Amino acid sequence: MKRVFSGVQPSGDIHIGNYLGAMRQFVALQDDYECFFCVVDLHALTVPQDPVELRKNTIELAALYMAIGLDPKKVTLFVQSHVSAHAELAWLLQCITYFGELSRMTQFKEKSKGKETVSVGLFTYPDLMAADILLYKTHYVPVGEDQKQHLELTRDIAQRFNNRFGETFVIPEPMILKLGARIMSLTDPTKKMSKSDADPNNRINLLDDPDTIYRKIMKAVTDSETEIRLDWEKKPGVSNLLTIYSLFTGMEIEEVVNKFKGQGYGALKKELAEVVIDRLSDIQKNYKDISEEEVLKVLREGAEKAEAVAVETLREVKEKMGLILFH
Ligand code: ATP
Ligand code: LTN
Repeated sequence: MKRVFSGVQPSGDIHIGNYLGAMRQFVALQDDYECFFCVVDLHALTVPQDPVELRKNTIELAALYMAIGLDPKKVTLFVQSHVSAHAELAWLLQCITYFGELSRMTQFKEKSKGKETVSVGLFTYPDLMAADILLYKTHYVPVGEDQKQHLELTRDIAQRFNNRFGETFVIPEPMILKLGARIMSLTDPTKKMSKSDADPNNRINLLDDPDTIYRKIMKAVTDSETEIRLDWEKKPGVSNLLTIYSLFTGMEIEEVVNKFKGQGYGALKKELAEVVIDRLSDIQKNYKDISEEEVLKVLREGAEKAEAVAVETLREVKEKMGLILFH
Protein backbone atom coordinates (compact mmCIF):
# COMPACT_ATOMS: atom_id res chain seq x y z
CA MET A 1 0.00 0.00 0.00
CA LYS A 2 1.32 3.45 -0.85
CA ARG A 3 2.07 5.79 2.01
CA VAL A 4 0.60 9.18 2.89
CA PHE A 5 2.08 11.61 5.42
CA SER A 6 0.94 15.03 6.53
CA GLY A 7 1.33 17.32 9.50
CA VAL A 8 -0.40 20.27 11.11
CA GLN A 9 1.22 22.61 13.64
CA PRO A 10 -0.29 22.94 17.12
CA SER A 11 0.39 26.67 16.88
CA GLY A 12 -3.13 27.92 17.58
CA ASP A 13 -6.76 27.24 16.85
CA ILE A 14 -7.42 24.95 13.91
CA HIS A 15 -9.51 26.78 11.30
CA ILE A 16 -11.60 25.94 8.26
CA GLY A 17 -8.61 26.75 6.00
CA ASN A 18 -6.66 23.89 7.61
CA TYR A 19 -9.73 21.70 7.37
CA LEU A 20 -10.86 22.41 3.80
CA GLY A 21 -7.34 22.74 2.40
CA ALA A 22 -5.76 19.72 4.06
CA MET A 23 -7.37 17.82 6.93
CA ARG A 24 -10.60 16.90 5.19
CA GLN A 25 -8.55 15.11 2.53
CA PHE A 26 -6.85 13.04 5.23
CA VAL A 27 -10.18 11.44 6.09
CA ALA A 28 -10.86 10.55 2.47
CA LEU A 29 -7.42 8.94 2.10
CA GLN A 30 -7.45 6.71 5.17
CA ASP A 31 -9.13 3.74 3.47
CA ASP A 32 -6.83 3.57 0.46
CA TYR A 33 -3.38 4.35 1.82
CA GLU A 34 -1.16 3.60 4.78
CA CYS A 35 -1.48 6.97 6.48
CA PHE A 36 0.64 8.83 9.03
CA PHE A 37 -0.81 12.05 10.44
CA CYS A 38 1.33 14.06 12.74
CA VAL A 39 0.98 16.93 15.22
CA VAL A 40 4.19 18.77 14.34
CA ASP A 41 5.00 20.33 17.70
CA LEU A 42 8.69 20.84 16.88
CA HIS A 43 7.64 22.98 13.92
CA ALA A 44 5.43 25.07 16.19
CA LEU A 45 8.52 25.86 18.30
CA THR A 46 10.09 27.76 15.40
CA VAL A 47 8.16 30.80 16.62
CA PRO A 48 7.69 31.64 20.32
CA GLN A 49 5.08 29.45 22.06
CA ASP A 50 3.67 29.60 25.55
CA PRO A 51 4.42 26.13 27.05
CA VAL A 52 0.96 25.76 28.63
CA GLU A 53 -0.76 26.74 25.37
CA LEU A 54 1.46 24.45 23.31
CA ARG A 55 0.54 21.46 25.44
CA LYS A 56 -3.16 22.34 25.24
CA ASN A 57 -3.03 22.90 21.48
CA THR A 58 -1.22 19.61 20.92
CA ILE A 59 -3.91 17.57 22.69
CA GLU A 60 -6.67 19.63 21.03
CA LEU A 61 -5.29 19.07 17.54
CA ALA A 62 -4.91 15.33 18.13
CA ALA A 63 -8.52 15.20 19.38
CA LEU A 64 -9.64 17.16 16.31
CA TYR A 65 -7.90 14.68 14.02
CA MET A 66 -10.14 12.07 15.63
CA ALA A 67 -13.25 14.28 15.65
CA ILE A 68 -13.11 14.95 11.89
CA GLY A 69 -13.23 11.21 11.33
CA LEU A 70 -9.70 9.83 11.34
CA ASP A 71 -9.84 6.33 12.78
CA PRO A 72 -6.80 5.46 14.93
CA LYS A 73 -7.30 1.83 13.98
CA LYS A 74 -6.70 2.69 10.33
CA VAL A 75 -4.15 5.51 10.52
CA THR A 76 -1.14 6.32 12.67
CA LEU A 77 -1.76 9.50 14.67
CA PHE A 78 1.24 10.79 16.58
CA VAL A 79 3.20 13.74 17.89
CA GLN A 80 6.42 14.65 16.10
CA SER A 81 8.56 15.11 19.23
CA HIS A 82 7.67 11.57 20.39
CA VAL A 83 9.73 10.11 17.55
CA SER A 84 13.24 11.48 17.93
CA ALA A 85 14.25 10.28 14.46
CA HIS A 86 12.51 13.40 13.05
CA ALA A 87 14.92 15.80 14.72
CA GLU A 88 17.87 13.57 13.97
CA LEU A 89 17.15 13.15 10.26
CA ALA A 90 16.47 16.89 10.05
CA TRP A 91 20.08 17.52 11.11
CA LEU A 92 21.45 15.10 8.53
CA LEU A 93 19.35 16.74 5.81
CA GLN A 94 20.47 20.22 6.88
CA CYS A 95 23.96 19.10 6.01
CA ILE A 96 23.01 18.46 2.38
CA THR A 97 20.74 21.52 1.98
CA TYR A 98 22.16 24.79 0.69
CA PHE A 99 21.81 28.10 2.46
CA GLY A 100 20.57 29.63 -0.79
CA GLU A 101 17.77 27.09 -1.07
CA LEU A 102 16.41 27.89 2.37
CA SER A 103 16.82 31.62 1.72
CA ARG A 104 14.40 31.35 -1.19
CA MET A 105 11.54 29.91 0.88
CA THR A 106 8.61 32.33 0.78
CA GLN A 107 7.18 31.11 4.10
CA PHE A 108 10.45 32.06 5.80
CA LYS A 109 10.47 35.44 4.09
CA GLU A 110 6.86 36.12 5.11
CA LYS A 111 7.22 34.94 8.69
CA SER A 112 10.46 36.85 9.26
CA LYS A 113 9.28 40.07 7.58
CA GLY A 114 9.39 43.03 9.96
CA LYS A 115 10.72 40.94 12.87
CA GLU A 116 13.84 42.15 14.63
CA THR A 117 14.97 38.61 15.42
CA VAL A 118 13.88 35.21 14.12
CA SER A 119 15.01 31.77 15.26
CA VAL A 120 17.42 29.64 13.26
CA GLY A 121 14.74 26.95 13.53
CA LEU A 122 12.39 29.06 11.42
CA PHE A 123 15.06 29.14 8.73
CA THR A 124 15.75 25.39 8.74
CA TYR A 125 12.04 24.52 9.17
CA PRO A 126 11.86 22.96 5.64
CA ASP A 127 14.53 20.38 6.53
CA LEU A 128 12.48 19.20 9.50
CA MET A 129 9.46 18.96 7.21
CA ALA A 130 11.52 17.01 4.65
CA ALA A 131 12.61 14.67 7.47
CA ASP A 132 8.97 14.11 8.49
CA ILE A 133 8.05 13.08 4.98
CA LEU A 134 11.14 11.13 3.94
CA LEU A 135 11.39 9.03 7.13
CA TYR A 136 8.20 7.21 6.12
CA LYS A 137 9.18 6.79 2.45
CA THR A 138 6.01 8.71 1.72
CA HIS A 139 4.43 8.66 -1.74
CA TYR A 140 1.81 11.40 -1.27
CA VAL A 141 1.58 14.50 0.89
CA PRO A 142 -1.86 16.18 1.14
CA VAL A 143 -1.32 19.88 1.92
CA GLY A 144 -2.59 23.36 1.15
CA GLU A 145 -1.12 25.46 -1.66
CA ASP A 146 1.22 27.34 0.73
CA GLN A 147 3.28 24.18 1.26
CA LYS A 148 4.00 23.53 -2.42
CA GLN A 149 7.44 25.15 -2.33
CA HIS A 150 8.45 23.14 0.76
CA LEU A 151 7.40 19.96 -1.04
CA GLU A 152 9.52 20.88 -4.05
CA LEU A 153 12.52 21.39 -1.80
CA THR A 154 11.82 18.03 -0.11
CA ARG A 155 11.88 16.36 -3.51
CA ASP A 156 15.17 18.07 -4.43
CA ILE A 157 16.79 17.01 -1.15
CA ALA A 158 15.58 13.42 -1.54
CA GLN A 159 16.88 13.28 -5.09
CA ARG A 160 20.21 14.75 -4.03
CA PHE A 161 20.57 12.20 -1.23
CA ASN A 162 19.72 9.33 -3.57
CA ASN A 163 22.22 10.55 -6.15
CA ARG A 164 25.04 10.95 -3.63
CA PHE A 165 24.50 7.97 -1.38
CA GLY A 166 22.39 5.52 -3.41
CA GLU A 167 18.66 4.90 -3.79
CA THR A 168 17.09 5.44 -0.36
CA PHE A 169 14.16 7.84 -0.34
CA VAL A 170 10.89 7.71 -2.22
CA ILE A 171 10.39 11.01 -4.08
CA PRO A 172 7.11 12.28 -2.60
CA GLU A 173 4.35 13.99 -4.54
CA PRO A 174 2.11 16.74 -3.21
CA MET A 175 -1.67 16.31 -3.25
CA ILE A 176 -3.10 19.81 -3.57
CA LEU A 177 -6.80 20.36 -4.15
CA LYS A 178 -8.03 22.40 -7.12
CA LEU A 179 -10.61 24.11 -4.94
CA GLY A 180 -9.90 24.96 -1.30
CA ALA A 181 -6.11 24.80 -1.38
CA ARG A 182 -5.98 28.44 -0.34
CA ILE A 183 -8.86 29.66 1.82
CA MET A 184 -8.46 33.39 2.33
CA SER A 185 -8.67 35.54 5.44
CA LEU A 186 -12.13 36.94 6.23
CA THR A 187 -10.69 40.30 7.24
CA ASP A 188 -8.19 40.65 4.39
CA PRO A 189 -9.09 38.34 1.49
CA THR A 190 -5.79 38.98 -0.25
CA LYS A 191 -4.01 37.01 2.52
CA LYS A 192 -4.47 33.35 3.44
CA MET A 193 -6.53 32.41 6.46
CA SER A 194 -3.97 31.62 9.17
CA LYS A 195 -3.75 30.44 12.79
CA SER A 196 -1.04 32.89 13.65
CA ASP A 197 -2.77 36.04 12.33
CA ALA A 198 -3.11 38.48 15.22
CA ASP A 199 -6.75 39.25 14.35
CA PRO A 200 -8.94 36.28 15.41
CA ASN A 201 -11.70 37.50 13.05
CA ASN A 202 -9.57 36.48 10.06
CA ARG A 203 -10.52 32.83 10.57
CA ILE A 204 -13.33 30.50 11.57
CA ASN A 205 -12.04 27.92 14.00
CA LEU A 206 -13.39 24.38 13.95
CA LEU A 207 -14.42 24.84 17.59
CA ASP A 208 -16.02 28.30 17.27
CA ASP A 209 -19.55 28.49 18.70
CA PRO A 210 -22.50 29.35 16.39
CA ASP A 211 -22.72 33.01 17.46
CA THR A 212 -19.04 33.57 16.83
CA ILE A 213 -19.23 31.92 13.40
CA TYR A 214 -22.25 34.02 12.48
CA ARG A 215 -20.60 37.24 13.65
CA LYS A 216 -17.30 36.55 11.83
CA ILE A 217 -19.02 35.71 8.54
CA MET A 218 -21.39 38.70 8.67
CA LYS A 219 -18.37 40.96 9.24
CA ALA A 220 -16.29 39.38 6.46
CA VAL A 221 -14.70 41.96 4.15
CA THR A 222 -16.18 41.98 0.62
CA ASP A 223 -16.23 44.96 -1.81
CA SER A 224 -18.32 48.02 -2.59
CA GLU A 225 -20.27 46.41 -5.46
CA THR A 226 -23.33 44.22 -5.06
CA GLU A 227 -22.97 41.52 -7.73
CA ILE A 228 -22.27 37.97 -6.59
CA ARG A 229 -19.79 36.27 -8.94
CA LEU A 230 -16.46 34.46 -8.82
CA ASP A 231 -13.68 36.91 -9.60
CA TRP A 232 -10.56 36.41 -7.49
CA GLU A 233 -8.90 39.54 -8.82
CA LYS A 234 -11.68 42.07 -8.37
CA LYS A 235 -13.80 40.30 -5.74
CA PRO A 236 -11.54 38.16 -3.56
CA GLY A 237 -13.81 38.41 -0.51
CA VAL A 238 -16.96 37.24 -2.32
CA SER A 239 -14.99 34.58 -4.23
CA ASN A 240 -13.68 33.23 -0.94
CA LEU A 241 -17.19 33.04 0.56
CA LEU A 242 -18.49 31.27 -2.57
CA THR A 243 -15.63 28.79 -2.36
CA ILE A 244 -16.28 27.99 1.29
CA TYR A 245 -19.99 27.55 0.53
CA SER A 246 -19.22 25.23 -2.37
CA LEU A 247 -16.80 23.10 -0.34
CA PHE A 248 -19.13 22.67 2.62
CA THR A 249 -22.23 21.89 0.52
CA GLY A 250 -20.64 19.94 -2.33
CA MET A 251 -22.33 22.26 -4.83
CA GLU A 252 -20.34 23.43 -7.88
CA ILE A 253 -19.27 27.09 -7.68
CA GLU A 254 -21.45 27.86 -10.71
CA GLU A 255 -24.50 26.44 -8.96
CA VAL A 256 -23.76 28.52 -5.90
CA VAL A 257 -23.42 31.68 -8.01
CA ASN A 258 -26.77 30.94 -9.71
CA LYS A 259 -28.44 30.27 -6.39
CA PHE A 260 -27.51 33.70 -5.07
CA LYS A 261 -27.85 35.63 -8.35
CA GLY A 262 -29.64 38.93 -7.82
CA GLN A 263 -29.40 38.69 -4.04
CA GLY A 264 -27.19 40.84 -1.85
CA TYR A 265 -24.02 39.89 -0.01
CA GLY A 266 -26.06 39.74 3.22
CA ALA A 267 -28.09 36.79 1.91
CA LEU A 268 -24.98 34.88 0.87
CA LYS A 269 -23.32 35.51 4.23
CA LYS A 270 -26.38 34.50 6.21
CA GLU A 271 -26.81 31.20 4.39
CA LEU A 272 -23.11 30.52 4.49
CA ALA A 273 -23.09 31.02 8.26
CA GLU A 274 -25.90 28.49 8.61
CA VAL A 275 -24.08 25.94 6.47
CA VAL A 276 -20.78 26.35 8.32
CA ILE A 277 -22.48 26.16 11.74
CA ASP A 278 -24.28 23.00 10.68
CA ARG A 279 -21.22 21.25 9.23
CA LEU A 280 -18.97 22.13 12.16
CA SER A 281 -21.55 21.01 14.70
CA ASP A 282 -20.92 17.36 13.79
CA ILE A 283 -17.18 17.74 14.37
CA GLN A 284 -17.84 19.62 17.62
CA LYS A 285 -20.16 16.89 18.88
CA ASN A 286 -17.52 14.24 18.23
CA TYR A 287 -14.88 16.42 19.82
CA LYS A 288 -16.85 16.73 23.06
CA ASP A 289 -16.97 12.96 23.41
CA ILE A 290 -13.20 12.48 23.27
CA SER A 291 -11.33 12.54 26.58
CA GLU A 292 -7.74 13.62 27.07
CA GLU A 293 -6.99 10.15 28.37
CA GLU A 294 -8.22 8.60 25.15
CA VAL A 295 -6.15 11.03 23.08
CA LEU A 296 -3.00 10.24 25.05
CA LYS A 297 -3.57 6.52 24.58
CA VAL A 298 -3.92 6.95 20.82
CA LEU A 299 -0.80 9.13 20.69
CA ARG A 300 1.24 6.66 22.68
CA GLU A 301 0.32 3.82 20.36
CA GLY A 302 0.80 6.05 17.33
CA ALA A 303 4.31 7.00 18.46
CA GLU A 304 5.25 3.34 18.74
CA LYS A 305 3.97 2.52 15.27
CA ALA A 306 5.65 5.56 13.72
CA GLU A 307 8.91 4.95 15.56
CA ALA A 308 9.16 1.41 14.22
CA VAL A 309 9.15 2.70 10.64
CA ALA A 310 11.22 5.83 11.28
CA VAL A 311 14.18 4.12 13.00
CA GLU A 312 14.63 1.78 10.05
CA THR A 313 14.96 4.65 7.59
CA LEU A 314 17.23 6.57 9.94
CA ARG A 315 19.58 3.60 10.28
CA GLU A 316 19.73 3.21 6.53
CA VAL A 317 20.51 6.91 6.08
CA LYS A 318 23.21 6.96 8.74
CA GLU A 319 24.89 3.90 7.36
CA LYS A 320 24.90 5.31 3.84
CA MET A 321 26.37 8.61 5.05
CA GLY A 322 29.23 6.81 6.77
CA LEU A 323 28.16 7.02 10.40
CA ILE A 324 29.09 4.00 12.50
CA LEU A 325 26.23 1.85 13.84
CA PHE A 326 26.36 -0.93 16.43
CA HIS A 327 24.14 -3.62 14.94
P1 ATP B 1 0.42 29.22 10.89
O1 ATP B 1 -0.41 30.43 10.67
O2 ATP B 1 0.83 29.00 12.33
O3 ATP B 1 1.54 29.07 9.91
P2 ATP B 1 -1.45 27.70 9.40
O4 ATP B 1 -2.81 28.14 9.72
O5 ATP B 1 -0.82 28.14 8.13
O6 ATP B 1 -0.52 28.01 10.62
P3 ATP B 1 -0.36 24.98 9.33
O7 ATP B 1 -0.29 24.14 10.53
O8 ATP B 1 0.90 25.65 8.89
O9 ATP B 1 -1.48 26.12 9.49
O10 ATP B 1 -0.98 24.16 8.14
C1 ATP B 1 -1.62 22.92 8.25
C2 ATP B 1 -2.17 22.51 6.90
O11 ATP B 1 -3.23 23.42 6.55
C3 ATP B 1 -1.15 22.61 5.76
O12 ATP B 1 -1.37 21.55 4.86
C4 ATP B 1 -1.46 23.92 5.12
O13 ATP B 1 -1.08 23.97 3.77
C5 ATP B 1 -2.96 23.98 5.27
N1 ATP B 1 -3.47 25.36 5.29
C6 ATP B 1 -3.11 26.32 6.16
N2 ATP B 1 -3.77 27.46 5.91
C7 ATP B 1 -4.57 27.20 4.83
C8 ATP B 1 -5.50 27.99 4.08
N3 ATP B 1 -5.73 29.25 4.40
N4 ATP B 1 -6.15 27.40 3.05
C9 ATP B 1 -5.92 26.10 2.74
N5 ATP B 1 -5.05 25.31 3.39
C10 ATP B 1 -4.38 25.84 4.43
N1 LTN C 1 4.87 22.92 7.19
C1 LTN C 1 3.54 22.40 7.24
C2 LTN C 1 3.31 21.48 8.38
C3 LTN C 1 4.12 20.24 8.19
C4 LTN C 1 3.91 19.23 7.21
C5 LTN C 1 4.94 18.28 7.43
C6 LTN C 1 2.96 19.06 6.20
C7 LTN C 1 5.23 19.89 8.90
N2 LTN C 1 5.69 18.70 8.46
C8 LTN C 1 5.03 17.15 6.62
C9 LTN C 1 3.08 17.91 5.41
C10 LTN C 1 4.09 16.98 5.63
C11 LTN C 1 2.58 23.56 7.35
O1 LTN C 1 1.49 23.40 7.10
N3 LTN C 1 2.98 24.72 7.71
